[in-house]
Amino acid sequence: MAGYIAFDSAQALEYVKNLGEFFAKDAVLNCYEFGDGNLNLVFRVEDQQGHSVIVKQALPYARCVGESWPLSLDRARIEASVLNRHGAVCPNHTVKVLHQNDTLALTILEDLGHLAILRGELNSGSTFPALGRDVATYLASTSFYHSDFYLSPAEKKALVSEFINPDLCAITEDLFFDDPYRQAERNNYPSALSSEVAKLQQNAALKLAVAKLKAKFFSSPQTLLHGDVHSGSIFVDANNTKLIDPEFGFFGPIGFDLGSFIGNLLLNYLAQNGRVSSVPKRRDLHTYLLSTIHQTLDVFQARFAALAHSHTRDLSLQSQGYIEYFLREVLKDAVGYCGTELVRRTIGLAHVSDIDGITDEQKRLQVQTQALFLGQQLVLNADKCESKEDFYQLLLSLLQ
Ligand code: SR1
Ligand code: MG
Repeated sequence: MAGYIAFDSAQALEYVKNLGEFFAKDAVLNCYEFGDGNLNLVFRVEDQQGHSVIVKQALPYARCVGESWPLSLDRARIEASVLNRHGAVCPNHTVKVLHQNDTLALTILEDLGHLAILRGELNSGSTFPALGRDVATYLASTSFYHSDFYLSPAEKKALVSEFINPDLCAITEDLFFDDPYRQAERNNYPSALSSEVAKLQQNAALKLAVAKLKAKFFSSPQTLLHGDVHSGSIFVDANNTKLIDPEFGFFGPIGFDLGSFIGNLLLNYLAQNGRVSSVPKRRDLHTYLLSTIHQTLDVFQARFAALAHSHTRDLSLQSQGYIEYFLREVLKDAVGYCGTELVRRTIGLAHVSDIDGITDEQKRLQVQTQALFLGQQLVLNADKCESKEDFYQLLLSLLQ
């Protein structure tokens, strides 16, 4: 930690000013901290003409818990490096890095304040017709260009070691695959859910399926993942979709990001049952969310397959049928990881405002029960999803 200090607003402002890169020399600057995420400090530095940049700084611990949960500062380097690599292959949907200081665990980013965080928008009933297409484009491009299809074995191995991210992976390993399936202090659910949680924790078939997903998360370095594709990591407006915050990035299974994203759409789908009382409005939102899931899988599979058919360098992976086999396995993984996202967001440490923001306690409980049921069924049936159509059939049968 030599050379590291955690900034306050005045220090962040001074740092940006001294760089002399982003504002006129005589600009009058203002800076404030507004981070509301689980881990970091986030400052906005702005001049009086409306120009601004974001300064993001990692703390040596998880902000939402405090110093009792130490975390490596190296996550700031990883986040900036993932953004640079993902931005190189998918600039339209990746927030831009403007400056990086690994000693201070600090990154300066373009300010996306003209856009809005997807989660809040979905919660208030807004829809974004290109969301599925854009996120799928990001996931297909970033995952293909960092996979064995495209990188040479030597390049890939060097990159895997550059993105070893043990602290942040441990958070996912614990919060997705361990805590919800045993009695853990960090779990968080209402006592009215206790009997459902007890059944879940005694379900041997479910725990075996989760163990397989965890093992794949441990040891399938298929690509450089974002690592935390939830609705709070996506900025949107009618014409833009930008991914932020890949500090959980590492080389892992391609289905993990895809499943996390679809899981967040499904959490919102279920939450609308407790948020919107108008039946036609709720039906419209449900239709939109399901069509976004379809769009995501359609575009992801089509784009990944197109890239793989035209740009695969490895001879053996060019063998007839391999790309289609690979994408079937990715789909099964995605369905499984999607299920674990639903379960952990319902009874684990980190919830979503989609559900927690439902004011009526009975309605909230009903949605939590639905999320827990859907999540478990997806984990249990993921292996049966040989095609998108199998997945949609399964989903429709579970959402009745
Ligand atoms: C202690 S971190 C909790 C959650 O927030 C992050 O955004 C990840 O989703 C993580 O699981
Ligand atoms: Mg985050």
